[in-house]
Amino acid sequence: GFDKRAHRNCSDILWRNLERNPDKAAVVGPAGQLTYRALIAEAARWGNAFAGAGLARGERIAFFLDDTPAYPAAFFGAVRAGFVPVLLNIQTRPDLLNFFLKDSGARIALCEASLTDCFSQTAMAGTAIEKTIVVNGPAPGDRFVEAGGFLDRQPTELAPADTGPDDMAFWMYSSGTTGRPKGIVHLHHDMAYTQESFGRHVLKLASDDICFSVPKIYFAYGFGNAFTFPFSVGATTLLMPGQPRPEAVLDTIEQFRPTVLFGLPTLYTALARTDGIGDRDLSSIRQSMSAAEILSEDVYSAWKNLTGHGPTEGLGSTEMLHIYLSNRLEDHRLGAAGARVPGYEVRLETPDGKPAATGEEGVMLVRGHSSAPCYWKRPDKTGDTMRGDWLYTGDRFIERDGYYYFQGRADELIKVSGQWVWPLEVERCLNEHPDVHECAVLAHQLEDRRMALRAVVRLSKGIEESEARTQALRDYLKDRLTPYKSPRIFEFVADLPKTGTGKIDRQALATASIA
Ligand code: 3SK
Repeated sequence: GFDKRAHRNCSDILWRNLERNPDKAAVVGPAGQLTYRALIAEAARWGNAFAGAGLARGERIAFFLDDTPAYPAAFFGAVRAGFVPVLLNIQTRPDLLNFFLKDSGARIALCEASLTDCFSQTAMAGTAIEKTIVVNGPAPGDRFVEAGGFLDRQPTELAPADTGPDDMAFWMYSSGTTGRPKGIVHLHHDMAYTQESFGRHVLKLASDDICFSVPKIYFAYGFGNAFTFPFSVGATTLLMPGQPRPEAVLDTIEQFRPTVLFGLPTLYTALARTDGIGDRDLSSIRQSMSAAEILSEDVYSAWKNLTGHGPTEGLGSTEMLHIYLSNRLEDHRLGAAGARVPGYEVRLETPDGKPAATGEEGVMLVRGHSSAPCYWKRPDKTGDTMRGDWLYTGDRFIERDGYYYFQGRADELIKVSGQWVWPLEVERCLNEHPDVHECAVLAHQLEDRRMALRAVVRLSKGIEESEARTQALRDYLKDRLTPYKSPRIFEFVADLPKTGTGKIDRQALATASIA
């Protein structure tokens, strides 16, 4: 069993290597290499420097960094000293970066030297940032501090802060496709749990492995691939900064000879289609992992022809920190997201909250010790997703022989006039109209098989249904949403059907005939 009391500070994953194999390469790649001894000394300097800057325990530090040796050094130093890195996507636009900086309340930010333009006045307005430390290059002005100066004369040893397994360790942000992004809070024992589950049972790394995660460290998937799994077993991580163009990825593979490659289906598709791929040396790779989406059969076979193995597909989430459904190198079901990873429990629920029967579609809930306990300061969203110790994924699956087949999202997009619409966006807008008590927006197939939107509306007390009322609602939506998002059909009801848990019963509405 997993004893979370043994994981008081997640920096131990790195520090344990000081006794085990100090002179082994911890990091290699085009941006430089470090042995475990050198990486830990560098991490200690970062941790001491953050403490010296006057941060209090649990304070957030914004990380806007590309994949170079400085990333693990600053990350592990920060968590060891009891601070909380917030791993930001370096492709973030200034307005969203401004939101992340404000929402996290960070007073210190780390910025890649090539990305200092992103820290514009717009991005900084109204934030608490006092110091922006530039990593891997010079500071472009006195608004910035160079990392060399920040780390100067800092001790190369650091004892862990008095953190506990359930203390906040680091955050990542949700991508925010629906509404504003949410800060996903992870705890000190979470990394160790992903190693105990996916790392130990599926990946099975040895200390002579070299892991190359093309997805960057700021993605939860990249974070596990590049930090947790290799450092947990004293293996090596290969870090490549810059755009992961197929040519750059292939050059890096030939030069540094990784044994395990991690990518998304887009990477395998792009690599398989690269001119001259058959002449490239991929012989160092013994296993390839793919996540997030299902691979096409063509790409799976093309990769198998090139390397002798197809990519092993898995599915995880930032909230669970890493993969909880996975195929195996030795047992792969094409088209399946995978089977339950040991250490995680999964269940499928029908829309009315009942367990799905065998072969019946349901929304997946997952349980395991790496689960984020909450979204930062978002009790509403926390309540929707973190249901006791179960996490509601919003992904619909069918199970066959222990393998799960993805069927779409519970809050499904609808394609209308060739463009995707989130029914939720239309509902939210309609719900703000004073004449609307509550509503649901659903897909409706027209006689010619085209899809349209159908709004089922319960009007507010005292408001009567009429042609003029419908037109007023149409005009209201037209002013607020792009025209194709406006429902073609309006239906008025005295009440909307509800599930056992009090939610609008969309299934019942979808099957009910239009009045
Ligand atoms: O998308 C995924 O499948 C995934 C896997 C591991 C960690 C995080 C994510 C989002």
